[in-house]
Amino acid sequence: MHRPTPAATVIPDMMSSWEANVSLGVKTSTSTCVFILLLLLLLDVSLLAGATSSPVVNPCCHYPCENSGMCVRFGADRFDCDCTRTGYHGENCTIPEFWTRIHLLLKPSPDTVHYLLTHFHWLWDLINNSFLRNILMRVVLTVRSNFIPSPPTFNSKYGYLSWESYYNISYYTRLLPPVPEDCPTPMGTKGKAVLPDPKVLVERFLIRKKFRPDPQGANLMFAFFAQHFTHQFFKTHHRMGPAFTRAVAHGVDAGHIYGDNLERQLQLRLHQDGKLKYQVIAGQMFPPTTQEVPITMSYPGTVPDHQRLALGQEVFGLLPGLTLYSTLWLREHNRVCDILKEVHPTWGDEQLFQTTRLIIIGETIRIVIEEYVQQLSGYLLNLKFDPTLIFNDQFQYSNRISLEFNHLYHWHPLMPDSFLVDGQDLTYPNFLFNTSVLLHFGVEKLVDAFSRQQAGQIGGGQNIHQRLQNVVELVIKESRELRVQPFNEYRKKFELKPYNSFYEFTDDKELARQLEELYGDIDALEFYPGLLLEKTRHSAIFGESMVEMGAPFSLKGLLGNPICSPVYWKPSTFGGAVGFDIVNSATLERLVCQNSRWCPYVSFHVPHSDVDLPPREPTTEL
Ligand code: ACD
Repeated sequence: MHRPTPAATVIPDMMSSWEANVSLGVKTSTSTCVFILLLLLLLDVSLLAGATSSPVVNPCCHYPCENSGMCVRFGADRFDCDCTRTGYHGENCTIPEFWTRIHLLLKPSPDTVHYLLTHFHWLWDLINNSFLRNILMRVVLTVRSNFIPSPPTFNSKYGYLSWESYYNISYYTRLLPPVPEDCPTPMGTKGKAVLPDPKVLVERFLIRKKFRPDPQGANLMFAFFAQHFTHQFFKTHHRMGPAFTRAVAHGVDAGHIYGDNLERQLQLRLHQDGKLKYQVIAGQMFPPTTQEVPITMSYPGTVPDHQRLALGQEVFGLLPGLTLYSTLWLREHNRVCDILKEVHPTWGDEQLFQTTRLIIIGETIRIVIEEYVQQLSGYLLNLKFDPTLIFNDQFQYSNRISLEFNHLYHWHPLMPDSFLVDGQDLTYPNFLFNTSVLLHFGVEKLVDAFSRQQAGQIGGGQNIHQRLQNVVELVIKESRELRVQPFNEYRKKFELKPYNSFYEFTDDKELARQLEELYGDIDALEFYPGLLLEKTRHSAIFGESMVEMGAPFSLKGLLGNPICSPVYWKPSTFGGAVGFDIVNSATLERLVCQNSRWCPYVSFHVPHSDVDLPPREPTTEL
């Protein structure tokens, strides 16, 4: 159960405590108010005069409504909590209804569930080979998705429901409304009047002293996949501001492969057999240059024309890991086009392109759930991509990307200190915007190298490479501009117990002390620093909050895709059994090995043994 918000503890002076009583006036009897008024009249005039000058605090700044109740301000100093369909009633939505009580009694804690899911190999061997796998997967999907309101609710301009907020898809949505503008402190009522300097926060607590590998064994193939995949739906519209996105599909649309608008897509397409444009170098297919495909890309002036690759996403020239994935998906798209054309000789370019795009989206979602989230979770339950599992459940096939999800996903600690490729140690200056790394080493050697190199642990603090300091500072600055609510409010929203102190939040006493000194109150700790600095779970990539908050956004986003709906999820959508089979059998290894000359070591996990696995024999000719 969450801590109730006692009115007396949040109201600073005499006059305000009267206001607080009035603010609860929706539930306070008239006679009580009259009594308090009379009492006030008897008070010393000077005290009253002093009190009159104290400003009225917007009662919603106290976040008084528990359990997802909606705070609505009435007049200057009153509020009401709308508890409709929260499962709670009473003052501030704190009294559980009958079925909520039962649910709370039976519900295991997230830590217990996580422990069960990551221990007892023998049990999971049995479950994974039985009908129980489907049942548990369905529970994971529905329980997680139910945290995400659908249709979406607020955005950065509207902290209440509005048609504009629903309809204007240029905004990121948000799970919790912004901190009201007129609150006494930046985080509501708790904490100091001024938040800590972002630079101090980042330098002191987030920048890496010594590289700490992810204890779950994620590698750079995982890290670059994360970056490549998420930049199709995290595309902040910097000209319009941090509240806006240019990725208006709000989900997995493969816009990072095909562009986020029709004009870009048409430039990238070959307009023959559904394919994308490409260039051939040493017999291998690579993305074309911007000379051949004149689209906007972000390259510094130093990059020569023949190395300026034209990609779906403007910023993917930044890292060879991103151009590697762009190349793999380009090859996969054109490979699938050939297969579809073979079974549909009558289809024109458009139908081949469109159907292939749906197949690519399906392949992506399968790889994400069954390999990427699997790796991230560390679960022994084999996760399964099977949209039919939830066909009998209430589920909205739509999604809106929230800015909290965007902030949460700044996983820069994954990046290493340098990049080891084919015996060479490439530093950041050698690696950034250097597309020749891909052209020189080729797909196979890069996959092999990235699959063997460890990524950093995301949680626990002090693991971000110094080169990335500015990006992380920007997240904190943007979250302030967007008035993102405190970390503890998000803990409550995701049905987690809010932390009572910094010493409960982290086991590192010195960190706790310094955070307390800077923030003044655990209830004022910010969302993103909270996620990155929370104590990690034992031998895990991050802490409880990242999993419990990240999983709902992710699974709702993945299963909310139209291809997962009963209307779309059938062979004909994907060009018949052949296409459906490609979606249903997609793996990271197939993506690589069906599009390369020989099959390297490919995984989201570093090799289990210390002995490096030798590359396998060449399998597929491109
Ligand atoms: C579960 C599954 C395990 C979840 C483990 C960690 C979740 C943490 C962060 C998000 C993870 C992955 C993101 C993947 C896909 C994003 C898709 C977004 C589509 C719009 O316990 O439930």
